[in-house]
Amino acid sequence: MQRKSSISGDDSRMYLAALLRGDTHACATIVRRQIDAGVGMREIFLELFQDALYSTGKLWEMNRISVATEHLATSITLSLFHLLYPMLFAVPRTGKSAIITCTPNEHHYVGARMVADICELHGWNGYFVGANTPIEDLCHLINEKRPDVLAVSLTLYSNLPALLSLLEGVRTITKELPIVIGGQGFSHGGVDVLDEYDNVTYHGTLDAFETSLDQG
Ligand code: B12
Repeated sequence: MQRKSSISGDDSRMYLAALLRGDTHACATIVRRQIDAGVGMREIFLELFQDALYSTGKLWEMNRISVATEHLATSITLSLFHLLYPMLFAVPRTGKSAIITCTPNEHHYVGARMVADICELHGWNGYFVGANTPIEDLCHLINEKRPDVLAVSLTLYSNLPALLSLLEGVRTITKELPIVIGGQGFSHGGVDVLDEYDNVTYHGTLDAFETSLDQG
């Protein structure tokens, strides 16, 4: 099906307002309306879920909403992911797989979860291990699953030392596994540090990552 590429400003505003007042039902109604109109998963992820969470973050930073409201917004967002799953199960499998993890100490995992679902949308198995997976256990999983890619999410630049420890840990078991890094952690620069590592690529956007999936 040909998918529309964008969501109306009215829907985006209504969605954010519903999210901030904790109205899961209203949020779900808006998401379902997009699905029925043929809007794709990527657009719903980026133009509804991501935009609303970025706005939530700004409001929290300005002290205009409480931590509880921000937590509620996150939990509602995560609960809405399942509405999109029928799109994933319709995709033919490629036989490829990726493990998706957050950097140690990194509690932000919504973006990584999107990356995992985008893998599924491209017919890959996306093994999402979320936040707080110890490096040793991650290495065991890599040995077990033999993925084609390891995708790592970094939101806080202050977690860079933990990211480097992860890279070093993974490189003790495999030199070849392509590792893709993404997330807001490098949005203000600093990505050059990854040049030290072979076969490690930074993708600033989900689009760039998707292109690499189709090429891989
Ligand atoms: C929800 C939230 C939390 C929740 C997270 C819950 C969860 N289950 O994830 C909780 C409450 C835990 C939290 C805690 C903190 N948070 Co917070 N949080 C947020 C918030 C509001 C939303 C995060 C989110 O889900 N965004 C939406 C997703 C979809 O966006 P994304 O992560 O960028 O992912 C996209 C891309 O980056 C990319 N991507 C992501 N990962 C990867 C990986 C690969 C491989 C690829 C290819 C792409 C990719 O794809 C995604 C889709 O486009 C943000 C605001 C914001 N700007 O994001 C603040 C924010 C990130 N948090 C912030 C802060 C400061 C904190 C705390 C330090 C607060 C504190 N004092 O305790 C702690 C740190 C905890 C920790 N150690 O990690 C700041 C960070 C500022 C900075 N520049 O460093 C932000 C920006 C808020 C703000 N405006 O100030 N937070």
